[in-house]
Amino acid sequence: MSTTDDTTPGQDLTGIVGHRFIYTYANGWRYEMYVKNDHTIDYRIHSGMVGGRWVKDQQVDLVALDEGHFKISWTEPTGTSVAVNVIPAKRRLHGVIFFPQWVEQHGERTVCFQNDHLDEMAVYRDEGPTYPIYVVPEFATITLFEYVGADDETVIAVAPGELPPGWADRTN
Ligand code: FER
Repeated sequence: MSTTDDTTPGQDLTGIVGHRFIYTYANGWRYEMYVKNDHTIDYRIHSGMVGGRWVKDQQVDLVALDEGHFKISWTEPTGTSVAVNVIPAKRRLHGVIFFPQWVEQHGERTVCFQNDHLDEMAVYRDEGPTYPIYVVPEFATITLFEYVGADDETVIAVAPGELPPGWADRTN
């Protein structure tokens, strides 16, 4: 999507594509996201309801809402949907996570390297129960934000638990 018209603002995504950031939600959940390119993220969940989960090559919708203000939205193979607004210069993020009821009840089923369990996730997703959706809207503070370059498969390549102690505590 590169068209700009009366409705769509200019799409300069250079402030987020190729960047890795670590952030902690107000509820204490810590996440790490790598915006691999303008339609793909890799991520790790360092703590929280599904801490230990990690994912590569999640396809997303990424847009600039304004200069320096980005929105990333997607649906997981589990049926969980997420919409995240990111304002790097303010180190501010807001996420809304929409969990199917089965993930709220059995989050541990999703704690894995999801790419190796896609068929299993589809079975769980289709078994449900889906409703009522558990909605988690939270602000977060971005504690680390760095440019690492686009399309680098080494940025997120191991499980959160395999990183050296304190790895996700680094700030900049
Ligand atoms: C985020 C919130 C939720 C995020 C990922 C999720 C990478 C994924 C949730 C899930 O599938 O359990 O900020 O960023």
